[in-house]
Amino acid sequence: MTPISRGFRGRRQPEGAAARLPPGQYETRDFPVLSAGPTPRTPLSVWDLTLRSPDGQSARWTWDEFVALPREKITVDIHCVTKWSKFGTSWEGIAIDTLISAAAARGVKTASYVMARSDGGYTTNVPLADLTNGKGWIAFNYGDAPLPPEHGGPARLLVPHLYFWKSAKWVRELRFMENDTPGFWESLGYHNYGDPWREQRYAGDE
Ligand SMILES: Nc1nc2c(c(=O)[nH]1)N[C@H]1C(S)=C(S)[C@@H](COP(=O)(O)O)O[C@H]1N2
Ligand SMILES: [Mo]
Repeated sequence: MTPISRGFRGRRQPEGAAARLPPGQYETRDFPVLSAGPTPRTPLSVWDLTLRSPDGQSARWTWDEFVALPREKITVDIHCVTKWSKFGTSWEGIAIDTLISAAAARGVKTASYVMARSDGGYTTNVPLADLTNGKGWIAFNYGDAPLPPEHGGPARLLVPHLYFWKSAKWVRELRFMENDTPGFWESLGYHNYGDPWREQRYAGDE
């Protein structure tokens, strides 16, 4: 046996990248913009975020209140259903766990499903369990800079373990629902859940 050389490790690297890539995806180094409509530009002075119970009870944060909540740094791989994946994206945002705790203190009750609603009317549905226990955030910084409008600024949902269409840009509301209801892409033939590792791209996949 020869000792592992630098050269050997160098040749191993593509395999490492392949292991990080869900089936059918390729790695990209740029950050493509995918938006179903025009980029909304809501001034921070009127921006707010609402969490809403099935019974209509709600908690609302202005921009200043929102960014004063305890924040987290997140570095994750992201996977778009159009087959690009981007490794090691770095964000800063508020965990959905943090928002839910703060909303609970104001009488907001969660439910098994969540509809995210954005400026411009985009919606996407996600099970509550996929947003809690450190699995979902509302991100407002990308790298060390404010999230650019085309990528969902001032703030977007970040649910990196599901296809990136679940990460609603320009998010303004999370509505808790007892019954699952399809969002925008989910009602147009995309998979209801969207796990990239199970390649759940379209309704009927698995
Ligand atoms: N509000 C809104 N959010 C959205 C979309 C959109 O069209 N509108 N597109 C989704 C899709 S399909 C993808 S792949 C990602 C793209 O995010 P990006 O433009 O920052 O790469 O946003 C998701 N969130
Ligand atoms: Mo996408």
